[in-house]
Amino acid sequence: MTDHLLKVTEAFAFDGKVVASKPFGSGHINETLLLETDKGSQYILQKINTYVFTNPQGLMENVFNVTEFLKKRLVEQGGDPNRETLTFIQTRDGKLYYDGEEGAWRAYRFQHDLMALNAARTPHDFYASGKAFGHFQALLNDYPADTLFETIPHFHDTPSRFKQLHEAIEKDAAGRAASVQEEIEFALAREKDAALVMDLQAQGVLPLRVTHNDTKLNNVLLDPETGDGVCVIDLDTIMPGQAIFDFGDSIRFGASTAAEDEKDLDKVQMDLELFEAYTKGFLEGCNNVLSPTEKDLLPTGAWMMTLECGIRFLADYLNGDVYFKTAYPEHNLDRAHTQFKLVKEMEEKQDQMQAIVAKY
Ligand code: ADP
Ligand code: GN1
Ligand code: MG
Repeated sequence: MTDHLLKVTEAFAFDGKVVASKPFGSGHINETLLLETDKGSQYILQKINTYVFTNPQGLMENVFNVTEFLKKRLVEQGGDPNRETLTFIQTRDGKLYYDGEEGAWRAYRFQHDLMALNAARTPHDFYASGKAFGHFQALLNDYPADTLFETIPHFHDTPSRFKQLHEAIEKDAAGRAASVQEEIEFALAREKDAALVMDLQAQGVLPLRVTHNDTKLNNVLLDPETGDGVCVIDLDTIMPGQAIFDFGDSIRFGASTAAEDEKDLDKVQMDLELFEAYTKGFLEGCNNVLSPTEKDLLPTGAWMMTLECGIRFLADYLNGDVYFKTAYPEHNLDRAHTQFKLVKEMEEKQDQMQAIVAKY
């Protein structure tokens, strides 16, 4: 372990001295390490990406307040708060995170008996994740939304994401725009339709709720034995938002038959069996908090989140890969390609998706 990392670990109130550390998980934003102490305790230590999250104090207050709220609700419902939510480890001087010249770091108890998946092994895994995210939505239904700090303003404001794409095209910071004309055209052809949800929100037809906003399959921990969805993690983007986007972002990632960065687009499809499994789980978990209009718009939410994510990958490619972690130069472009392929698939399968939602 470097001196730098040692100094960070010593700031936290861990049980024992940290003797091992290794990179963990496959998130695109933060740097995640798994730590082990000489007393056999394990922790997750994360360097908060302050390019993405410019106010770590506001972010950590959100996460702390939300997890405290969830713990209370879970106790009331007879759940296990230590298993079903994240548990923070504060610093030795009682702060929510460490802030020093090494950056902003925070720590959680490692949930060693649970696992995160990058792809559902069976439809049941995906059903279980849907149920967990739906339950999360229901648990936060009466959370005081106005007390939440907005960690990334306009996060799922799709028209504003289009604006960012236009800016990226204009700037062409990495000199890549000429090579992605086809991808740009694909996105811009859909710009008008992408305003629908924000318009309905402005008209008061779609309510703002407290939402997770980053409902990827690997942001819920499952029980490896039962396959149940147990603990929703990655709470950095909890903000007022659209429930249909929490549904949609899960479909975007988890109902695809291939990885988010698959190069062979023939392998990338939107699997209707997986779509159905998630829909069933999410609606069961939500326990009737959604309005009929929200339910009707679930397939639209999936389409829009996929398009938006594709645009964000494409814009980051144009900007020179400054936002998402990448492993090679074309990584963001490969990701944009899979998202756009899924968008086309969803356009073709719109009626079938609608029929599935109507069933539940
Ligand atoms: P990112 O914002 O980079 O996606 P996450 O908070 O999602 O960061 O963490 C990355 C990965 O680390 C997760 O997908 C999961 O595999 C693992 N992870 C994070 N927190 C825990 C935890 N408390 N217990 C077990 N695994 C965890
Ligand atoms: C990022 O942090 P992670 O890897 O769970 C991103 C999401 C994207 C996702 C695409 C804060 O999620 O919005 O949908 O990558 N998170 C942030 O895989 O921008
Ligand atoms: Mg994550």
